[in-house]
Amino acid sequence: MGDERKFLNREVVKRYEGNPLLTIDDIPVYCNSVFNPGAIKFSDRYLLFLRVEDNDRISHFRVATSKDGVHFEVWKDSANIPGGPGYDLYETNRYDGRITLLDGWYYIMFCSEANFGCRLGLIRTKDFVHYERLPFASETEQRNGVLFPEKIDGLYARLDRPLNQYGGGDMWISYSPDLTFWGKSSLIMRTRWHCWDEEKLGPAAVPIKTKQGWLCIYHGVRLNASTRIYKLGVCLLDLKDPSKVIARSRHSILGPKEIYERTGDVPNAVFCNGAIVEDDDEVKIYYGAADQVVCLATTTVKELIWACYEG
Ligand code: BMA
Repeated sequence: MGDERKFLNREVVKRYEGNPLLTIDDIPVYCNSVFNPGAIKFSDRYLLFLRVEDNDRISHFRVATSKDGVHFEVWKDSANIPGGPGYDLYETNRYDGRITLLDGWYYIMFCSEANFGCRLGLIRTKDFVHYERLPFASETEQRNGVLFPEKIDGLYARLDRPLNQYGGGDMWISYSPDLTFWGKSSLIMRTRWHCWDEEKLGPAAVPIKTKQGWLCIYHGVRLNASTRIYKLGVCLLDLKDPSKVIARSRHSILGPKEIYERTGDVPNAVFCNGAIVEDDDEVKIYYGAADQVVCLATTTVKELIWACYEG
């Protein structure tokens, strides 16, 4: 305490003044909520891979596209994700898809949940109309799988957040030669006592490659007397060995403040599955607010790297 305390002297991200970008009124079916989209540039469009929660509390995926990144058109049909033997037993509820462009395919890692736990599901597509199934990437009690956009030392790599037996969660990394067999797993970032990421943390958007390292937007959770508070922070991982954390923001960069982040099915939740980098600098962070609506906040790669060291 005292002299060594650091304070952020400015806001790291700016909320889009037209937030929320999408609500249930934009969804062509009657539903409960729309939130936590994966995000990527797809040909000349911004594409969101939306989590739409139906009124029976099961989520499905739906695509929305936009020319300008703020006005989105939600596609009429839901994303048709193949199931079948070997999948259906484990997958009643699909949510939180994160999109990674790799070797010409859009890979989507997502939460695949059934009544005995959550696994990492994996699909790929070239057009967001036809999807191909790949084997599950984990056993149960795994969430927030995020595939790196390139191989590291010849192996596919992913970040994730296993749930530990004490109810907390930290960030881990695993590798695979073929996207089927995963291993070489290690813990890379732990929760911090009495901090905004005290209870759980895990990857949010797909890591952004910069000269300084892999820039990762991550989520952190704090439990207090009446609620959980979900916020976002940033860290930098070593380019050659992303199991090494080079820097990490002390402060969160985006947390619940506006009424649409404070009010909804899960109040006080800001949760991100996708960010889009423009011209190597501007970053559009798409996020779910209060597990209810889809929002946008913008910043730059430079600001996020600054926050890793300054905050
Ligand atoms: C996390 C995930 C997110 C959700 C958040 C807040 O564990 O399930 O999908 O937005 O909780 O409810």
